[in-house]
Amino acid sequence: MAVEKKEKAPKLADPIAASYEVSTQEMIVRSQKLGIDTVFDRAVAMKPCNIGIQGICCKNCAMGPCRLPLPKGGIEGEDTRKGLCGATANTIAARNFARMVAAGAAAHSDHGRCVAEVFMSAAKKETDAYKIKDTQKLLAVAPHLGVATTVEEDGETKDRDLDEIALEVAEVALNEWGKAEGELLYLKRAPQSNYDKWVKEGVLPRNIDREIVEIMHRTHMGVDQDYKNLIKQCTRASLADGWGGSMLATDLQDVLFGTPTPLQSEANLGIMKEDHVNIIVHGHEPVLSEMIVAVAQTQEMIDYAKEKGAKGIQLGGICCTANEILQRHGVPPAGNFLQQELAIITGACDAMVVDIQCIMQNLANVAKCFHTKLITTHPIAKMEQDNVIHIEFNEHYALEDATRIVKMAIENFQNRGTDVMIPSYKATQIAGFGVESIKYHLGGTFRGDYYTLNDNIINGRIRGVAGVVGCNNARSRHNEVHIKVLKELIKNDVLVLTTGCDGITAAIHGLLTPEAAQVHCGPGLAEVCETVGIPPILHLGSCVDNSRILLAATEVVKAGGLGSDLCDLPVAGSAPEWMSEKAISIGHYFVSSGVYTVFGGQIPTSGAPVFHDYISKELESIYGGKWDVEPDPIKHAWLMIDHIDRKRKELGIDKARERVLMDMADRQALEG
Ligand code: BF8
Repeated sequence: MAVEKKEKAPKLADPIAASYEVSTQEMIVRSQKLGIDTVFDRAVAMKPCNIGIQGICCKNCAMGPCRLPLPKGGIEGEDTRKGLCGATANTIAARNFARMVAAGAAAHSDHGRCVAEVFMSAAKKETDAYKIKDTQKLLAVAPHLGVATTVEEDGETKDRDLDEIALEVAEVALNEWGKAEGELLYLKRAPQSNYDKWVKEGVLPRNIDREIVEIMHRTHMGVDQDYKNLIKQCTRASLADGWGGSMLATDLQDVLFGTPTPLQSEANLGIMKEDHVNIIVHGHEPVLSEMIVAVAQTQEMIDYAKEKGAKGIQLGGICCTANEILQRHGVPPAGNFLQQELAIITGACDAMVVDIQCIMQNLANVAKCFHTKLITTHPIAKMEQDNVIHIEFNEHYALEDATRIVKMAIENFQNRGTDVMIPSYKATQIAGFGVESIKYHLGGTFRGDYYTLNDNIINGRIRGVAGVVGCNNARSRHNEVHIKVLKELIKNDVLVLTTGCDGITAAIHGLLTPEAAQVHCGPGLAEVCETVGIPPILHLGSCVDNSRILLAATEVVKAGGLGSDLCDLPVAGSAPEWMSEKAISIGHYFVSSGVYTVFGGQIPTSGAPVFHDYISKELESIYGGKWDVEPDPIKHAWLMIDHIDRKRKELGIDKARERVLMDMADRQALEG
């Protein structure tokens, strides 16, 4: 008798174990009831490769993949592991790491290039949609690109024409990606001491594209086989990201769309409204989403939505496109990276508009189960599924494209099913911080700089500053590591600067309000936050805006009293739930800029202990920063706090003192 084979029920995620956040838990339950798999279920069903996770699988040629697992009990004596060509575990792990840096730096920098091209169109006045909005920022940026803002005429200094400046800025900026000679211009924005180290090590990036291409060359079979030399190239490429592509993206976006200033908004899936047309923008580049925001707010579109039975239009964001339009327009994020499928599973998402990066292909499968129009907009990021609509962004027709998309969403409102479930959770947040607004809030009354921040660090009310950034990762409980790290830091008087999905997470859990300081902070930080009316965690924007963290730290050095190099500062970096290659590039430019940087989960270096030791110990003696890894959130935060305390001791400010306003002579005495 034939035995009937029973189909095994797929393993599903336990909603409570999968997320630290209630609306996410509720939506996981809903997705499972509806039989729709999400990333949380797939993470249970598929385990990561144990060799790949350690960074020791080489698939760079067709003789492999060669896998070099660590022997049980570790390496005793000489490490004899090698691939077919003889590549050691160090070479393989360093090559894999370098390719992650290349991909991450490419993603940020190509985003920057796209913005620079739109900027050029605006400067040439080829488009009505984009104009130079923030002329102050244009004038602030121009000198860093060697563009003069004044001209000598008849013995007089006169302001140059703004259009002329914009055009020259556009030309010089675009040239940074591929110029034949010289070095990246923004490197000189770093403290002199950091710049000098890069010169000494010979790691000044020559242009953005070249450093990324060179990683791909060096990691080809049979080229660079010295992990130290490979890491040198990682430094060049990642600096070309942080102090190049990302910084240009931030600056040019600010000039085009406005420099963010603090504003109030909300966050979480609960921002979606059942009686409104819900449009979710997702990805990273704000060039089209800026237009969608503009179009969705027109009376014509609001009236059209009403005509179709809705009460209005609710815009929301996911990932860093969300952060971009949050920072400049107060549009609320509907969720972070791991919540993207859930926004559609509400049944109330009339259109999801995606551009580039961090977009899960499974969105298309989820959208098939609902009425949601899933619209790709970027020529380099399409999806194979046939329910996906492609409306390609073109800066010359951006307003028309945006209008078409918004209309499509409005017309889709009436196709909604009755099975809608929007979780009720959302939190208030104050976002929109940046180098300029920190200056305003934490600068002196008459001195537009960072003196007050420095004074509060010196007197110990603020113990130090942490940059906490980065993704979610379905291999750890959604949001938990972020929130526990953040709370431990602020509880111990560490002021946090955040970007990316960490920023969205902090907002969702209510940490981005001034009131949060009284509940969660140590007494020193709470007092500062109360006095100036800021949250203990300042949201600086998207992942390219990590460049704002570099520049804020540089301002702290410039204000004096805390050393002369970024590595002197009581500062640390963290990516508690990282997952993307961009995070590795960010981590490496933080480290190369002198910042002690801790990652959660694992980094793919553990299978090559010598290489791992090199980046987590020896690099400190070269750049002042180094990598570290700690999955436990409390230990993770304390690695950072201990580092901050060490730096305070080195600066001679380890004893908290009564606040004294110091003049330049006092500061110089401290430094001496
Ligand atoms: O660039 S934090 S999951 S959205 S990669 Fe992606 Fe990571 Fe979020 Fe922004 Ni950054």
